[in-house]
Amino acid sequence: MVASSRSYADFTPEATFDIKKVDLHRLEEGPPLTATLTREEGLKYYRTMQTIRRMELKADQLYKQKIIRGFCHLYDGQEACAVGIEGGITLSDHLITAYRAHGYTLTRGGTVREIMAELTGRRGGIAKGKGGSMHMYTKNFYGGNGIVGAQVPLGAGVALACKYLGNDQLCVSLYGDGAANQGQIFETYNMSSLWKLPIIFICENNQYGMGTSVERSSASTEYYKRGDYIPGLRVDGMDVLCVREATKFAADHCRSGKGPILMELQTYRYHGHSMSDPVLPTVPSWLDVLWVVDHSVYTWETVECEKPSSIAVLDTNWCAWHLLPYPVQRHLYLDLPVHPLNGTHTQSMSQLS
Ligand SMILES: Cc1ncc(C[n+]2csc(CCOP(=O)(O)OP(=O)(O)O)c2C)c(N)n1
Ligand SMILES: [Mg+2]
Repeated sequence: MVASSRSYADFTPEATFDIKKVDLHRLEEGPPLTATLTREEGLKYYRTMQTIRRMELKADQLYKQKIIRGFCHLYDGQEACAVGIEGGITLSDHLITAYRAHGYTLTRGGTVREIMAELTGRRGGIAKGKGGSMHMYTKNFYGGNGIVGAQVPLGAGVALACKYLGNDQLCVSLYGDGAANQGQIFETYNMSSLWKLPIIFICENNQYGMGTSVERSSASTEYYKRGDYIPGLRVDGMDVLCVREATKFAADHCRSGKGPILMELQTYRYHGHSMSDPVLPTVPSWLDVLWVVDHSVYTWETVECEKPSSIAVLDTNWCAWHLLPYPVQRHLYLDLPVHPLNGTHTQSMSQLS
């Protein structure tokens, strides 16, 4: 390990970076071409991306050891999308995504311990060990949804609630390039536009739906234009600052009452579709979201010091979660709005001693 002899106080408190121009659809102006990053923001983004990366690599290992079972879709490679989006909105805004949900569970306030405990089916998991990889929720985060595309109209429902309550909040509704071809997405575009809902549609275009490339599945791969009458942005999803600035722009659009906006984030996943998919794509290191930050924002000393600390967070958490008990059969009938056998409200597992 390279130990730095310089303290953070030696570095400039903020820096301004040129960022890539965004492609626009039905917009006269787009996000700025520069972004200012404070030292605190930079470290926060970098730590969060590192933690997601380490968490996913640990999940990969535990899956192969059969400690995690069932479905498991990893998010490594796409970290700059989650972290950049969160940088452009606040935690009072709402967010819903598909099954590739571990990263967002962390950025929305879940802890590594709660996520890993959920993945391994433990009672201390964020869904009490009863949800698993695809079904994690936190405040203002509505999952974790296994049916491709189904979260998009649900997100419009959340945005409708925001508008109805007049609370100046918005909803980010995420989906993949594969989901982008589904009919319900277009129905949602229509209704959201008619009702001018405060919703940011975000297509995380990671170039594949399962193992099928976008060119083979989509008649138009310009996902940012597919809302037709909805303004759109095509953004470099591998650059956390591009994503943050575009999200701020989109959020301002929604909050000013102009209705929905669509963002396509061009990104790449480093694992196959799920852990049961043996294909491991190879990625040139210069495409790596962490590499981009490493090389443009920090000195090697800072970067090298951060890596072991994110590994340490996981290892410390491992001790805490892998001894937690599993739920037992009677716990299946807790935390339900209605008991399936007698129709009564059920107790919550957190009420149990
Ligand atoms: C309605 C429905 N159809 C099919 C599936 C099976 N399925 C799960 S993921 C997936 C591909 C989705 O790809 P994409 O939207 O690009 O998301 P990514 O996995 O790349 O993040 C399919 C077809 C499903 N879960 N739900
Ligand atoms: Mg995809």
